[in-house]
Amino acid sequence: MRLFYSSGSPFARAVRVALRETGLIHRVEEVETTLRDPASTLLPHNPVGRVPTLVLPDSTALTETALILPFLDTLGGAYPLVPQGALADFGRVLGATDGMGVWNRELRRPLNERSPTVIALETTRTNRVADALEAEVAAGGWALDAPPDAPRIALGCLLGYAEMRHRAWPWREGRPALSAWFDRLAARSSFAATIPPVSGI
Ligand SMILES: N[C@@H](CCC(=O)N[C@@H](CS)C(=O)NCC(=O)O)C(=O)O
Repeated sequence: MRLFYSSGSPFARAVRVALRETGLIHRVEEVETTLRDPASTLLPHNPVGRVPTLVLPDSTALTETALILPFLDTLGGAYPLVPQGALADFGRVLGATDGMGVWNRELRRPLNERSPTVIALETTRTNRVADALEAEVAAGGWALDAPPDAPRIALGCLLGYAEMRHRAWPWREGRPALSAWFDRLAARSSFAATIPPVSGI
């Protein structure tokens, strides 16, 4: 199997972390690719052109993080990534990551092409989810006493993206529990091996 990824993508990072945590990494070749590029090595496999894309031995190309992580659970990894009880949390984190991605994309546009309305909407959405998570972590939720499941991995990748590629969002301010939670998770070797490069935003 081959996993197409870009080093900056929080979605692709979630799959890369999951592969390392479950021990499935040895069955997958990671292929770094370019995005929004007509010459991208990904396009012959997946016309959607987004990462993560997992190409199976029969050439089937699986795209969408919410589909790839449950698929990994069929491969006999060390533990289930997406047990039934994790679906709600997983969905909330993916929704927040989408919101942060839209916000980030706006900030990459020239000033006169940015939509203040979109930025305001996505800033509010992302903060709303982060505030809910801060309250849950402060109340003892999101325990890290076992290897991380899909929601924990995705949340670590969301916050890791904010740290390195979306510094316009001071996400740690007023969120001491979530900050400490992230620092603990980020120390795992799976996260250390997949840190995204810093961007100017
Ligand atoms: N809903 C998708 C989102 C994936 C996504 O947005 N990936 C971005 C990188 S973070 C991408 O490939 N963008 C390239 C493009 O938009 O053409 C998922 O959960 O996997």
